[in-house]
Amino acid sequence: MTQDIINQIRANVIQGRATQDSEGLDEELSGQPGVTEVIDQALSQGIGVKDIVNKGLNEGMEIVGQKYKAGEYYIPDILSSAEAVGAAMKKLEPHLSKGDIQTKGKIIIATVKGDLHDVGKNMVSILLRGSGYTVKDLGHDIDSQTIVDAVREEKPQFLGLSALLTSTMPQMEYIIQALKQSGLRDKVKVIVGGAAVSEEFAKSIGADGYAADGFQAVALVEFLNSKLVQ
Ligand code: B1M
Repeated sequence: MTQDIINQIRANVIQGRATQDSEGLDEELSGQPGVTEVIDQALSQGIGVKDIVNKGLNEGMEIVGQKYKAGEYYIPDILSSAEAVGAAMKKLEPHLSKGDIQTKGKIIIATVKGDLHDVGKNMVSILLRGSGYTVKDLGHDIDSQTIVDAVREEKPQFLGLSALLTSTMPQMEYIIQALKQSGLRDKVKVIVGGAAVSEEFAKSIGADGYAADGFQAVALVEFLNSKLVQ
């Protein structure tokens, strides 16, 4: 049963169906529950958020990426899938929030300049908020000066940077250099992620950590935070 529901979530992401009224690419799911309705079912059956996100949403987007690469999907198709994931995360957010606990720290997050991919960054933001952090999301295509200014003004403990394109990864290094030049580098822990990025790359640019997905990002921030408060 659990696997069946996860498969339905994945299928709806692949079809770009946020709700039962969404058409989707093929007619096979027409009129059937969309990703948000299937998530309601999943939650009512006690399926964990981590499985919904990793096995349903992320694996669905992975297949969307493969279809795009193979020339089966075009940009409007992947945008529909991205919107379905966004709607799914909105649905999950109340199930993550620990509204009654004090904030554990502040994080500024952004997708770097030249990069419009924000689905993963939004997911990371929502998971961090749900873990008790205050997240200021600057958005996507954000230049280094805007990020440095935000770090100066907001004084966050963490800065999260996301990049999905090999052509935009170098922006992360520019931002770290700009923080150094502004005397802010030792005031903020920088964590990086996104499909283009790796642990090795993170080390090479002097970031404080790399996370492969949203849950790892939360674990990394928790780990770094535990060192800060010691
Ligand atoms: Co684009 N795109 N895209 N695209 N797109 C990729 C990334 C690509 C791999 C597709 C492919 O060729 N197979 C390829 C990049 C190749 C490369 O550089 N290596 C690519 C390309 C080439 C392009 C364009 C250049 C296409 C074109 O116009 N010719 C163009 C560039 C636009 C730009 O940014 N300037 C482009 C455009 C787009 C859309 C706008 C249509 C759309 C983005 C919509 C949006 O985000 N609002 C889009 C999409 C959706 C994708 C794919 C299909 C899916 C990305 C996604 O949403 N994944 C993608 C293929 C793929 O990645 N398989 C692709 C789901 C998301 C949950 O995962 O973002 O990886 P992800 O985030 C994960 C982790 O990476 C991690 O946690 C998240 C949750 O698990 N993570 C972090 C992310 N950020 C983190 C930060 C952290 C920690 C972890 O700490 C701060």
